[in-house]
Amino acid sequence: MNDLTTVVETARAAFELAHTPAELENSKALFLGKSGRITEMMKGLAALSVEEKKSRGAAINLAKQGIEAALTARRQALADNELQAQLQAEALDVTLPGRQRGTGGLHPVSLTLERIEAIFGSMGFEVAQGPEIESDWFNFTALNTPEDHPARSMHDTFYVEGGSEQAPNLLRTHTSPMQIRHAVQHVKKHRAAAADSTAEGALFSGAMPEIRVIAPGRTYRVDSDATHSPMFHQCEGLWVGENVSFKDLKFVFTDFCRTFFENPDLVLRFRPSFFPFTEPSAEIDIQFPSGPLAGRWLEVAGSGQVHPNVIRNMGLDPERYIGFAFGMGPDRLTMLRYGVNDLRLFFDGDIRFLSQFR
Ligand code: 2NM
Repeated sequence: MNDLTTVVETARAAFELAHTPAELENSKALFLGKSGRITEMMKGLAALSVEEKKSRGAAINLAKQGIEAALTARRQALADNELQAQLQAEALDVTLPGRQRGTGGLHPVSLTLERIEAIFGSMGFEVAQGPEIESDWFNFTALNTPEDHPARSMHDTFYVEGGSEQAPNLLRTHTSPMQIRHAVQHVKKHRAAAADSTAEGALFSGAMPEIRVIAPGRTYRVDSDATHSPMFHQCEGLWVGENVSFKDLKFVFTDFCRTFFENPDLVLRFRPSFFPFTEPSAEIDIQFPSGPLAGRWLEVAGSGQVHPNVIRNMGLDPERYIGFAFGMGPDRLTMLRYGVNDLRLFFDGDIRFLSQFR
């Protein structure tokens, strides 16, 4: 083996030891650089005769070509390795199952509220929504609640800051205050349209379209156990006109219950009761003819003919206007519809429970 063959083999071995492009370029300089082995050999030609120069020069050139070929091969090998490593790092197993993205859904009580709104909507009821922080006037006084009524006590009602001692603010205990607000607006609007000339503040006894409205939403009472939550939902309904009677209440509410529970054979019972804002008043019970709850009377709502004092507080003359109202609990309706036995499940936020209603 002559010195040229040795230098080519040495270069090839050095290139093999380079594991990055930078290392390879450093190795290259040792053989092909300005003071590399091949360059040094070329310089050595100067001392030779013309004949020797020719053959030695050609041999050195061959060696140089051999080194360049080894360099090129090694460059390519390193580039291939790098590509392989990158492909491996970024490899995708296209046979893996996709990541599942869970489908969201409405809360069961929201589903009930949507149902209630749709059913009453089909009977011509508007939906009114309003403040959860109410004044004592709209929540109690306008609804004919006596000053000494127990519902006004701090044991039953959450009082909040704002308002005055005579007119404190509170978290509404029902949604009927919204119905008063809605009725007052309705009367104001149609009184203006009727160019009513009676004195400001006088009760309206002119003609106007009927008030037909439901008020769904959150309500609050100081109460907490398996069947009571300090925050619960209510939906109250109101229908006021010139000829609205108790038989309309019975028809509307019976139709609502049968549609809501998808059972045309559902039986209803109107049981005499008392509320400050209605007279006469009735508790409404339902009975399923079959199924797990069959034969039991289940209370679902309170109702009655709107008290003349409440009609007055809406700005209407009770000699002309009359109507009925009812109030029900969407939380309880949801429990009955789906067979849920603990109200607290609705407010715990446990996805295992909630996802069953998607
Ligand atoms: C109930 C029971 C009976 C009711 C009364 C009114 C209003 F605004 F007309 F005065 N709204 N809701 C009412 C009547 C509510 O809940 C058990």
